[in-house]
Amino acid sequence: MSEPSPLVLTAAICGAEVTKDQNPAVPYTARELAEEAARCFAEGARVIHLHVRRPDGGPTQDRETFRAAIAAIRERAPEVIVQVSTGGAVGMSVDERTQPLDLDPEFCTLSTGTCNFGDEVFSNPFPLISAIAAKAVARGVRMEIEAFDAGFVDNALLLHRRGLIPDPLHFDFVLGVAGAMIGTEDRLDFLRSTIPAGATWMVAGVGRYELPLARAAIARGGHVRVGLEDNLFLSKGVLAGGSWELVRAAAALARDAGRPLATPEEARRILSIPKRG
Ligand code: KMH
Ligand code: ZN
Repeated sequence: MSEPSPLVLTAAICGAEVTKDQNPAVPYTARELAEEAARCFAEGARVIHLHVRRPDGGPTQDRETFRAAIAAIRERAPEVIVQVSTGGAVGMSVDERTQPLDLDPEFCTLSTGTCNFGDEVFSNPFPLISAIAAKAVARGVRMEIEAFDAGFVDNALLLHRRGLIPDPLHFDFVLGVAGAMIGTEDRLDFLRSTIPAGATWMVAGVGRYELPLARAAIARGGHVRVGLEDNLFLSKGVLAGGSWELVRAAAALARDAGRPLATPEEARRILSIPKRG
């Protein structure tokens, strides 16, 4: 029997929607983001999915706010891969959303479709997706395809055929948003069946789906995202003390399943993100 493949854990520590009112552990400032990133790295996270906030806690894609947050994270967790969000918050323009790409980050997200998002619409028409992808390619930024629904995968494959999204493909199935696919194992298995052989994949379960889907992905050889962006609770009615606690819970699931956590070097190899400089 072959050795189980190392698991890459991503921590989504902040997001654009969750607030300190909902969970006081949601980080807003560069310092808070860096401290949380370091705690998540210590628990086994190898990627930090990063959003940033204005001083009042509102979501922003401001370049300089990203610059300060990335620098602070680099200081506290030099080995972690920082993945900037290009999704931002619902309603932001493409120029707003792509500001962090000006900083030549290592990794970014690319949402490849439009869906309801609670009572709002997360709007990603083809010209917007193509513009984000083109900027990421031009600046040499590795992309993670965020698929909230099945059509997002097909859209990504269309853009891949058109040469706008390069190989190797890496998918994050974000399941459980009210307005897109729910986070059940049958949905995950269907989505896995739609991606090309050789593509890597992970799952981000939203709300109560987070840890059950983490377990399912670990068993299937996929990778996992957890964190306060997606889920505020460690268990029913119990707030997580931080994204680090959700990373710890996912790491425990991996241990139970006999999947080793990826080292920083293994994570870079699996995700095709060579270390710079
Ligand atoms: N905040 C959501 C509307 C991403 O980071 O790329 C979009 C999002 C996706 O969080
Ligand atoms: Zn995000």
